[in-house]
Amino acid sequence: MKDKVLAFLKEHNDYISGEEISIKLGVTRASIWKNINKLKEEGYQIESATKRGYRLIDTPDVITESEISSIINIHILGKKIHYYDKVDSTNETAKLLARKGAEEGTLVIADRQLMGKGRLGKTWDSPSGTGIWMSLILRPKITPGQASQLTLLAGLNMCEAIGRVTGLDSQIKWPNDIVVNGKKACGILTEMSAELDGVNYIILGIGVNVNMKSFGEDLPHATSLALESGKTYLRRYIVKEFLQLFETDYMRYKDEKSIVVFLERYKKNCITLNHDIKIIASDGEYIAYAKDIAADGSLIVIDDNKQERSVFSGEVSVRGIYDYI
Ligand code: BT5
Repeated sequence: MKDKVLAFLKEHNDYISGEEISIKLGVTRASIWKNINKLKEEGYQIESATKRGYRLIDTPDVITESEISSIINIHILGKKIHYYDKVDSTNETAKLLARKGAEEGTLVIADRQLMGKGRLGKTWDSPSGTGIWMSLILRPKITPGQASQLTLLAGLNMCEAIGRVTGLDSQIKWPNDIVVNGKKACGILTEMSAELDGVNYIILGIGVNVNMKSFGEDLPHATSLALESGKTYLRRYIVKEFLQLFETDYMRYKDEKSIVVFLERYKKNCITLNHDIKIIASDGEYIAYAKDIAADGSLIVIDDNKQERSVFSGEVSVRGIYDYI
C-alpha cells in the first residue's frame, strides 16, 4: 500500500487529497495517512495542507525496490528486486534465494550489511545510507573456470557507470577493485555453485562506496565517490547505469561465451597493466611486470627471470597503489 500511495504522489505533481487517494486505492483515509507517515519516516518530503491534501516535494537517497524499478527500463537484470534495510551479506541472501530457484537477474540490495564479505574470509565495511551493497543472481551456461570473467565484465561496467554518473576517472585494479585517485572505491566478490561441467548459479556481489565522508583507521586505502569529487550522489542512479550497461554486455557475453570482445575496453580502463606488481599466490610471493590480459581473463606477467606467467587469481598489488609503494 505504501508503494501505491507513493506512486500516486509521483503521478501528481501537484496536491492530491487524501480522500481522492483513498477512493482510488479503495482504502480508508486513516490508512492513507498512516502510509504517508511511513514514507515521511523513510525520508520522503511530503507537504500536507488542509483542504488541498498531500504533495511530494523530494525523494530521498533510498535504493528500495520501488525507487529502483521506477527508473530502470531493462528486461532481465533487476526485473525482480529484493530490498532489505539490513542483511548480514547480500551475497548470502542471494545464495539462499538462488537455491530456492530465484530467476536469473534477481537483484538483492541492502542499505546496510552487518557482515559484508570480501574475498577469502575478509570483511567488507558496509554502513547504512551511504553505499551500494548489491548482489545479482546469474545463471549463464558457462564452465566453472569462466566464472571469474564475469568479475572482469562487471568491474568494467561499474567503472564505466561511475564515470558516466560522476565524471570521475575511475580505473580497474585487476581483477576486482575499482580505484579512484589510487584508493579503493568498489570491490567485487563473485561466488558460485557449480558441477564439474557447468554452473548452477553465480552470485555477483558488488560494493560501492558512494557518499561516505570518512573511513576508519583500519581502512587507510578506502575512498568514496563523494570524497573524491566533493559531491554526493543518489545511489539509485549508479545502480541504474550499471544495470543498463551490464545487461547489454552480459547478454553478449552469454552469446559469445568469451570476454575477448570486451578486452580492449577493459585494458583501456585497467590500472594494473604496464606496472610492476606484487603477486601473493598460494605458492608464495613474487614481483613481476603486468604485461597483458589474456583471452580467458588471466593476467599475463613477466617475472624477474624474464619468464612469462599467467595469473588466474590471488592478491595482486600494483606498485604505487595501496600497500605496495
Ligand atoms: C572485495 O574483497 O573487494 C570484495 C568486496 C565485495 C563487497 C560486496 S557488497 C555486496 C556483496 N555482499 C557481500 O557480502 N560482499 C559483496 P577483497 O578484495 O578481499 O577486499 C577486502 C578488503 O578491502 C578488506 O580486507 C579491507 O582491507 C578492504 N575494505 C573493507 N571494506 C571496505 C570498503 N567499504 N571500502 C574499501 N575497502 C574496504
